[in-house]
Amino acid sequence: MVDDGLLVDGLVWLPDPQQTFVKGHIIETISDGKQVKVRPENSPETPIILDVDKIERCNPPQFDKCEDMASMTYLSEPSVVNNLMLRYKEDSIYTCSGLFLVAVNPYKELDIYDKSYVSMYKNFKPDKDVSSEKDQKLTSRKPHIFAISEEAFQNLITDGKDQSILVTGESGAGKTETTKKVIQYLLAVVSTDNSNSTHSSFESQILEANPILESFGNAQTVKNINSSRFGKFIKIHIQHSTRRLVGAHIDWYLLEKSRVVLQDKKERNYHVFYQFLKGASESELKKLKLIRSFQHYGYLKDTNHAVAGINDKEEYSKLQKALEVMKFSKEEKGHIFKIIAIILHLGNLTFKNRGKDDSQAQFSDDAPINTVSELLGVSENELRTALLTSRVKAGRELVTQQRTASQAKFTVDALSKSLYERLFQFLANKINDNFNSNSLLSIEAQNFVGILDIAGFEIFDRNSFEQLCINYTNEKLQQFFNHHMFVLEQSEYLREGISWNYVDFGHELKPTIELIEGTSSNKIGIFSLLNEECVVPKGSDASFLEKLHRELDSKTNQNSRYKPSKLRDAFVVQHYAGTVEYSVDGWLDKNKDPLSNTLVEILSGSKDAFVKGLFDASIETDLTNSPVKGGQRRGGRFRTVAQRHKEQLNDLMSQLSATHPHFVRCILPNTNKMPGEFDKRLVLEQLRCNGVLEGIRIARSGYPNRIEFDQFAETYWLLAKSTVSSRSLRRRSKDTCEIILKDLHLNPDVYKIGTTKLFFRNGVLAKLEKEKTRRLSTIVSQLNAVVRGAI
Ligand code: AD9
Ligand code: MG
Repeated sequence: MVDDGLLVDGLVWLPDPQQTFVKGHIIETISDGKQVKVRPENSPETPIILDVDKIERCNPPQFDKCEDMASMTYLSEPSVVNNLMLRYKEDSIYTCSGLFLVAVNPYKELDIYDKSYVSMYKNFKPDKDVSSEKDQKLTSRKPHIFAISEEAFQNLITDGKDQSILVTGESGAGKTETTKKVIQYLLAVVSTDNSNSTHSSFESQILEANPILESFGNAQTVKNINSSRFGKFIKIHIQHSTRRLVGAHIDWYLLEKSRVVLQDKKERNYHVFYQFLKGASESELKKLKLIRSFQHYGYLKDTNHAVAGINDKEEYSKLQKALEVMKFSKEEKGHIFKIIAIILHLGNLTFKNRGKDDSQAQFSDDAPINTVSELLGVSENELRTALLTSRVKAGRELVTQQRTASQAKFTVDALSKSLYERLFQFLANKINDNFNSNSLLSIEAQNFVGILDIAGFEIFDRNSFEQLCINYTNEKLQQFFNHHMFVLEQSEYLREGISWNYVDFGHELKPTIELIEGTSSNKIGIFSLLNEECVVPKGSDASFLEKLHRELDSKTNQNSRYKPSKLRDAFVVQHYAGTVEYSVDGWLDKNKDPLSNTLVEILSGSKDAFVKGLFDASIETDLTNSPVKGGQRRGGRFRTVAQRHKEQLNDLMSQLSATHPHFVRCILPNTNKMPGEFDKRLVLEQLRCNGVLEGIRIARSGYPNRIEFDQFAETYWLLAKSTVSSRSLRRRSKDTCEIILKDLHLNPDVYKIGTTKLFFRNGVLAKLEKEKTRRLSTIVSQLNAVVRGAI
């Protein structure tokens, strides 16, 4: 019956070295159907022979520029990329792919986010059965970030369940812009009471939190002039009955603190340094002993000072306004910029080696240490000693050891990074405190929409500890997605009474996750081995790597996702998105808090209450944003970056698990930041990494095409043998469907009959469609013959 073979003259996608893939026409099938001869559309005069598994069928033209790619007959990589490209070329940047909303960065301002768009999506119900003209207009609404936001909002109101919107993608793909659009939408649709000034000031505070976080947490990078160097989860709390905004909270993750002291070529330090030096008044600068010159500061002088598209002076005014709206007092603002000044001065501390073996650090210049200790409110002598010497354990005794110049520089940089991270934490805490003081979270029946803006999977030429942390995060998020899909599918099959064991693809990710965080029974994983190496005497990056190989190598152990690398200082992890080689250089330092206890003691005894507050263990808050006893040095034992990240991530995952999730995947269309330019290979790589193709694969493993009995009978009655009259076929839906299916002699594995609908494997409906077209044309020609005969 329905043709399953490759049709001669059928249109297919072929791989192409230049264009990634091109269309071609099949001329003939050869080698017993294992190969095909194809005429590529870009060079029709030179047909080529390809193995059948190298080609993919093209979708029928009615699927061109389709809004939901899950509905396509053939869900192949080329068809997905091609569809996104065709839509992108006409500024349709949003496309659905099953559970995902795919958003391709337009790199230009589109006129699709104003009030008229908000009202277009407000109260939109995607599955509504519509009849009135007004409602028909509603259904014509295209995929949009506002549609997802509205869905989350509606679900919150109707189901009384927390919602989450997970936005991921490469650097520059548009995550942060997307997050802002979600917040803009939610603030526009929650009920506003203009007479209530607290309420409207709360809205402006939520909006103004962003410029603050971006000044301190964003920087210009090669990929994005406003790259977020931290992840965040923003929760907007809404009361069901009144639809009012009742609270907000921001959690943050993995701030890239190394940028404070070191930046790659053509990149910058955090925006705030440039904004402050350009925007502050002469007297402010003078008070902090600063001068208006980037060249003068060690942490800025090698960076890109002026960046096209960034106006630091203007941004400084915006930052000031935001701090005001956020109710930072004049004193607090003074403290914040004082810390920025201290860090700039710390960057100017330089050392030279002197003394025995020319290996004892001395300050090259005394002026900056003078300024630093004055601004920090600590004794210059004590600070000098703490920077130039270290105290190490020798047996039971603590002995003082001279540092070398490079060790002293390392200590200073560690201090700068720590100050910066603590300042960032202070800012986030203050923002949250402000939200709390405005919030009505105590009222009943409220839930949140949480928006997660976090970097996607990263595979660079050289990957380090930061990449492992972010890839581990993405591995967990992908597992969460797969499991969510499993739960949804399984419940649909159960509801429809279909016995079929749906596979939980979340399990596929388990070995890699366990490789990193350890299993529940055996705690050994990359993180635990790293933590161990940070506390053992004489632990080093090399001894860490040795331990990894010994404990995790697949030859001696069971975890197949780990391999030693051919490179001397690296290991390889098999992630769901690809194989990544991690170089262990500097991991112990990155994982430890390298700030010495002596320095922490000095700073927590500072005369400056703000500095003291940043380091005082009694009020120190954990970097998970929630106060913990003893802070980072709980019980005298510091918690490593890996430990903290694992805990934070587990906390995030348990929050997400209790929500109804929505998934947005942002896509970078090209690396030139150019509107209209669509690099197919670049997009394809992202789709492979970000789970969109994985989602399609999972969908294909089940019965992705579903059709209700009535609709099936109505559409395909023609395919039944003529033993049953068309009239009765149309009346009796389930029975009718069974008759049609029987007559089609379909393999029973390609469909399932539920209680209200039929479930089909991918591609089956397309074949039925083809068969229907064939039968119709036969009928038409028979009718024509009859008519001609009659004439
Ligand atoms: V990073 O991982 O923080 O480096 P993001 O957050 O994914 O990255 P971002 O949202 O900052 O990227 O977007 C990068 C730039 O793309 C923005 O500065 C805009 O110029 C541009 N962009 C992104 N999305 C849109 C949009 N919807 N409309 C217009 C956009 N421009
Ligand atoms: Mg961002």
